[in-house]
Amino acid sequence: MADITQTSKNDRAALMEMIHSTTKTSFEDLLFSYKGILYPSVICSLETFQALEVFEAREDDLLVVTYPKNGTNWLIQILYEIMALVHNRERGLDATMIEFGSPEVIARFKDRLSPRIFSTHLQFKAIPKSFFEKKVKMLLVLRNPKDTAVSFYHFHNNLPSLPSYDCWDSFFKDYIDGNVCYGDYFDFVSAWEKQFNQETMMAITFEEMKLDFLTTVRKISEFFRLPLSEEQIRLVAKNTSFNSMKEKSENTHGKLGDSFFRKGEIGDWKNYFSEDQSKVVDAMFEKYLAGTKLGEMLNYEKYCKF
Ligand code: PPS
Repeated sequence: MADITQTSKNDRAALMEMIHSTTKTSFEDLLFSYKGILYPSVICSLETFQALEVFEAREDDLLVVTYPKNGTNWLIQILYEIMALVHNRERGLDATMIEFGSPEVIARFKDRLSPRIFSTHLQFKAIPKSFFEKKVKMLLVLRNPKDTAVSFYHFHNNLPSLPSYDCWDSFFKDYIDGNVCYGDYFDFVSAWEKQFNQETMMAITFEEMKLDFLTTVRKISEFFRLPLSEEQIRLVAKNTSFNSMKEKSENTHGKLGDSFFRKGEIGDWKNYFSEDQSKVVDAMFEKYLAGTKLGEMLNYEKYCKF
């Protein structure tokens, strides 16, 4: 019988190796479009999306949903730490993004022990139906759209599996046009806003995690009904601090560690955005998110104004 532990770890390592060893460079070779949204072709495929359509969720699955660069890896590590404490589970087994890898990787999801941790950057309409049918708990992690853009820009230039940009301005244009992997940031958040279901979903922000980490970890453990003592909450926070995760990144992300853990700060956008670019994003926020629940959570005035 296959060793589940090794299989899951091998899937993760294989994914990192696939990303690292990419030799393609052009936009057309590195991205493909599926149902109107761009995806990274080195790690996503049409076959995988087809396999996801018949994927069967379990009621006790945990799903972390994020637009790219909004804190996925941070959240996953928090869940690994919580699972280690509550279920004595080895860290690092679950949680490859559901849309990454081959259909065989998806087929192996059924071998995983419950509760399974999953994550995804998929837009609302692309989430496999089974997650909703089984009323799976979903944790949505948001980050302000300006820091998201800067983080995404660096990721493009540091990750061999994404097209590089010769300057910030050209990336900014694609970001604003939604011409980036997983589509437009504002479409992503707006769709979750419209479909938000308080019973099964909770939203948190990257910024609140930065400002009051202990409270956020407590909220996450309560939401997923994975109870922790105060001492355990402090331990989770210590093990998932930016410095701790960056130090361990060679183990968790191989040679790509530095690309996943860059700065981890709020406000880096001020080093990149021109006043005009800032106004473009302000207008988009006003149009799509101002006055909405998720929009309010982003605390736009505080984090996105010069
Ligand atoms: S990805 O590639 O889309 O899955 O990226 P994702 O993990 O969602 O987001 C990457 C950004 O999150 C920062 N990060 C952290 N910040 C603070 N504390 C911790 N522990 C942490 N872990 C990851 C990471 O540095 C990326 O942000 P930038 O601004 O680029 O540094």
